[in-house]
Amino acid sequence: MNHDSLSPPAFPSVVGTTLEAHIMAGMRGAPGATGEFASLLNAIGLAVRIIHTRVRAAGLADMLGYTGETNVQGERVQKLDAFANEVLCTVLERSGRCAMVASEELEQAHVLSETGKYIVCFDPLDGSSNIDVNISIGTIFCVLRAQSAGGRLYEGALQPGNKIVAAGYAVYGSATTLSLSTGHGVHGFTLDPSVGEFFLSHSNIRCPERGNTYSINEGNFARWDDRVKKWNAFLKTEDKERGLPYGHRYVGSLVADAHRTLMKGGIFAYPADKKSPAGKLRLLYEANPMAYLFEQAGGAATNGTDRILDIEPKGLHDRTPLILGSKEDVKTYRDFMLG
Ligand code: AHM
Ligand code: MG
Repeated sequence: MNHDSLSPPAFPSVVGTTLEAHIMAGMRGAPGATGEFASLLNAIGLAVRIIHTRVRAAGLADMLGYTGETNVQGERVQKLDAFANEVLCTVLERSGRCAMVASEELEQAHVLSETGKYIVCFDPLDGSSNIDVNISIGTIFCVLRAQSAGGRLYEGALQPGNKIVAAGYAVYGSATTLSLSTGHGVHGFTLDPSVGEFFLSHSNIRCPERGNTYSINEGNFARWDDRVKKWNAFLKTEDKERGLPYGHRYVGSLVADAHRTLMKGGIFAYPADKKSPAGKLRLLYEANPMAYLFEQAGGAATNGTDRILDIEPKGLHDRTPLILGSKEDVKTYRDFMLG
């Protein structure tokens, strides 16, 4: 046996680029950059690392076999949403850069600082029902300006996604990763837990033009309208020449389903249905950040007919149908919707 082939690869050339160094490099030379934006993004990176630590510990408690009966385990998992929300609010407040936060866990937006220039919208712990079965969960966020260059105050967080200046999501999965865009493509970072740093691991992520998987909660089939049913049946047609059928993948955590779709291509869809006539996913802190990232990676995002990023929000917790993925796959979906 040739033992050389089993040798571990040489240690990767230096320990790469940290998230902080990447953010700082993006700021260098930017006109009017004061470092406030960089410091806000670094604060989000810190919050994600703190949430990661608690998520890992909650999983460990499960494995040690605590029963749900004492309610301690159950309460802990449920408290993880509140914990993640608290961490983000506290870290953002201490950063002094954040004027306001809007969160899935807060009924109203909270003002954090009179002088902060940015608004952060987030889902602190997406897919939290998956925590006690050790399936990937995550944190989703986007950053908006609190005021225009002329000093005019925007109306808080109720801005369309086309005003986003940065967005990202963390996945607490087999590794903890952070996918981030500040308007110059999407870059992926992986947390090295031994040093507590995110390192650049996936530079300039591109979503393939077309994929071969679809991701949808097919248990909702009976509640879909006929156009969605027809599109769904089309993807399952046996037609080798057209690259069909597609494989089906569905985790039930948006971060996990979207991340796989971003990296490998294909389509994720949570359409409106009879149970959720406006769609299930939330516009401001689930759909918009994901739509921004997909567009930045060359993919697309629609509510079926319109671009997600052009939807004018009316309320903080508005819902929307969300279809995102490879450009060609999203176009096919839209073609079915428009008939
Ligand atoms: P939440 O944990 O923030 O409430 O997230 C909602 C989740 C998404 O992560 C996921 O895409 C969707 O709900 C799954 O819904 P369903 O169980 O109806 O398939
Ligand atoms: Mg969510």
